[in-house]
Amino acid sequence: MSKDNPRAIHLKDYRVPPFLIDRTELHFELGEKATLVKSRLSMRRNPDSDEGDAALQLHGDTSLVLRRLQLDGKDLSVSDYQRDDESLTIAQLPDNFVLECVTLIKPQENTSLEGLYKSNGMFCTQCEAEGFRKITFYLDRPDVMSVFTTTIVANRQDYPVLLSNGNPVEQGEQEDGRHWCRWDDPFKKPAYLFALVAGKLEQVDDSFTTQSGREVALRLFVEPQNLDKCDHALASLKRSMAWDEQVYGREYDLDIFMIVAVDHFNMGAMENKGLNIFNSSCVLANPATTTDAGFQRIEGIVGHEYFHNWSGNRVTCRDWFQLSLKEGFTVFRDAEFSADMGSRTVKRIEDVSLLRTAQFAEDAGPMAHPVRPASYIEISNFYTLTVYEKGAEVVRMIHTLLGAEQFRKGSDLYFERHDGQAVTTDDFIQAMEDASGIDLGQFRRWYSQAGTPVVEVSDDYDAEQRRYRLKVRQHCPATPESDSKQPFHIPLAVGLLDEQGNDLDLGDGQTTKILHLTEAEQEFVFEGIDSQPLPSLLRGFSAPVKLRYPYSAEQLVFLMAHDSDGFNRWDAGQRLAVDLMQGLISDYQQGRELVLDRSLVEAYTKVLSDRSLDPAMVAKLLLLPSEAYLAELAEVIDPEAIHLVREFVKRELAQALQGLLMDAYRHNRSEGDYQLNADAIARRSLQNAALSYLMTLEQPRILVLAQHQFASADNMTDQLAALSLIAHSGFESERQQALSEFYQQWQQDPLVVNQWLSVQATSPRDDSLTQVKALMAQPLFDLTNPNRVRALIGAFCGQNAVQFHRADGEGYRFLADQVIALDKLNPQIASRLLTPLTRWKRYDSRRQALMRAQLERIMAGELSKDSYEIVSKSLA
Ligand code: B3K
Ligand code: ZN
Repeated sequence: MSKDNPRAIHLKDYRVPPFLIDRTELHFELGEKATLVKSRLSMRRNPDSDEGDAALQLHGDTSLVLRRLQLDGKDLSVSDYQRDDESLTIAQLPDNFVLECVTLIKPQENTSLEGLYKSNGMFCTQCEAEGFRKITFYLDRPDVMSVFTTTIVANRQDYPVLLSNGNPVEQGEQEDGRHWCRWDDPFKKPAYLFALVAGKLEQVDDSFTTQSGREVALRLFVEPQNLDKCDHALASLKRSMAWDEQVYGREYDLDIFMIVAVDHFNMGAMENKGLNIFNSSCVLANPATTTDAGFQRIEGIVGHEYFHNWSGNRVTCRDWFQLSLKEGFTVFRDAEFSADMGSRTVKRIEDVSLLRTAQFAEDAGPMAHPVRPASYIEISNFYTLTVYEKGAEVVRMIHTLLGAEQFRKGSDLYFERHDGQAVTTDDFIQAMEDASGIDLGQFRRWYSQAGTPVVEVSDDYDAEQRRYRLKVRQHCPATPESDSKQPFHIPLAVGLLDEQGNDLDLGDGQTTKILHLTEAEQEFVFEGIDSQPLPSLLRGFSAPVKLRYPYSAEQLVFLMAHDSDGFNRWDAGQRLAVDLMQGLISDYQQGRELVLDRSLVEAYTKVLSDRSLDPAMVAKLLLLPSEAYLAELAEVIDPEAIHLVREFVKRELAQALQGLLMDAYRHNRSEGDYQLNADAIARRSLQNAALSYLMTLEQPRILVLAQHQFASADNMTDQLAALSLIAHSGFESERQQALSEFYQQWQQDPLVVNQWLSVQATSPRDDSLTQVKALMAQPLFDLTNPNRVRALIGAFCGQNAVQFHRADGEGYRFLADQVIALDKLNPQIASRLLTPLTRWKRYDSRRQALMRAQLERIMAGELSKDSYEIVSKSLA
């Protein structure tokens, strides 16, 4: 970084805004060469500010060309204000005034995809967190909430659809071929929720009648070729609206709710008031092009953005340190929604898997931060798994501590007390405490302390006294912001199993009890226990901690077969596999022959033979711990050993269980027409899990099965599963053929092409980096399209550990090259891509040196704030 190093912003420096904006009137003239933005801001000094006659400091990016500035109708000249790289300052202002401003911007040149930009010829915006300052000068902070009116003027032919937040109130034609539309949003909002869209879009209409009987128009806007991919999102939206009424009593508030799909988008979607903008990959779906996982993901994201209308928009964040106030709560809400729509246990398994691999790794790395960070350099870097997923776990723990009924009282109080306000995570907890009368004082530490607590449990049983004791210790490793941690308030859900595998009654017919861990060491006593029980600990993953208990292999096999808690049944299987694989990894490293212990074969035999189990659960139980999870658990990560051992175990299991796997494949193979329901999805997941095992045998007859599935599939789940197995296999000509047929079939569909790129990027074959580079050289690749970048570069560096971590360091050099190029175009995407390099301290000294050298090479150039923060913290 050659310029002055960027400054960190600290939560402790928060001050209320010295000025407020009551009304914001915006006027956009969208043009091909430039766009003119006129704003009229009705402002006043904030009576709650103690900054007296402070100057007004508006945020504004260097890309804004200031054309005119007027105060109460009078022009201001350059001597009346000061401008620097980030702001425009005006001193000596009256208490009430109107500020009018004309700026010129060039959305067509904006590759950062923040502010106003163009995607496939359409204008669209992304303002969270600080993108509005790339549109015009403004108080671009979430605690400044204003009522917005927006007028959009554009050429009618190229931009027939003109959208903004709220309700459309007026429209008209001009003689020059342009037309205009005015939108009025009656709800006060911060600038980050502002949105504008203009383009040649088609729409699909639907409607929803709220619980109070109001009819809301629902509209999904897409490019014409995507009209056949709208049904699922609209159906998901209606389910979300009904669910939020039933579960939280929250009704939608405007007369219209719109969603727009765009191809160029930095993340999944954005909850702009009344006008959600979605990455096309998170909203468009049909069975031929979208996998089951894709359908479920879309339902979850549509729900997430819709739920933000209350948890985020009506009640928003005071400052960006409070991001988890809306994100943690909304992820919890969308997870519960998905659990209610499908299988609760499967959803929980998926969420915990993500948390335990990626979030735990974040907590153990240089970017570790509390759910409510205390400082940041670039807020875009804090849209993290910690703020989102761990934040959701923290809300889930509040739900566990209060119970569903008190939690609902708490959320009602929160929404009622803070409607129309910008508040803090502490306000949220306060409402929960006030409504329930439960003390969450110590619990608040989950918001301020980073790191993953470790909970160690030991037990003893006294047959004479019929007494069972659990001894529990907690500690939390140091993280960059603090070495010493205070004990957390951890709800530990526990059950006890008798010798037959039945739950013991732990009092009042309860079979799961919540133990409150509040101290570094504690003991819990269970009286009247007739024989030595087996504990089922941390049921449902009741807290985001690492749980240690010395389970034997037999005990884990027993829990896998009997635990009444579905999550813990699955987790017992994971623990068993992890224990065995960790042993094999060290055997491999020491050159010992690999031999698979029979316990896993026995456990999997039971799972595959148990016809009473839901096939989705069987598929989950069969899935070996991922390479990423094994890496997270390792002292020193050895990507090669992890990969080879996992492949070895998979092959051994496939060998031993061939017959059962083949039965499972045949029995669950889709027959007849494609269906998208829980049962059919479950069957496909087991069918494809079985095929994935069988393919490790490298037998031509299994290849034929996969090829047949690939060629005959009427849905993307089956086709893509088969493609990826064939493409990652050693059958050279067949893999080439399948990849090329797939591309021929789907080259017109950018979302499917992304899947095709990812299959190649995640291939464990030695030529995968060469392939990735070759694909990047093809015209279909575009560095300015984040979906393409994620599908190819992101997938190779983030999901192909064995090839990314090649011993020659070429994977690291490749990533550094891409980050350096991308940082100039799109800093947010560049800094996200860096994640795998930031974990360098977890590897052997040779790899450490190679990774560090690439981080230093990146650091030597001129960098965005985004990448600077990640690289500098990684090297610290
Ligand atoms: N709130 C947006 C995320 C914005 C990210 C800005 N860098 C989507 C969501 O969480 O719902
Ligand atoms: Zn969100």
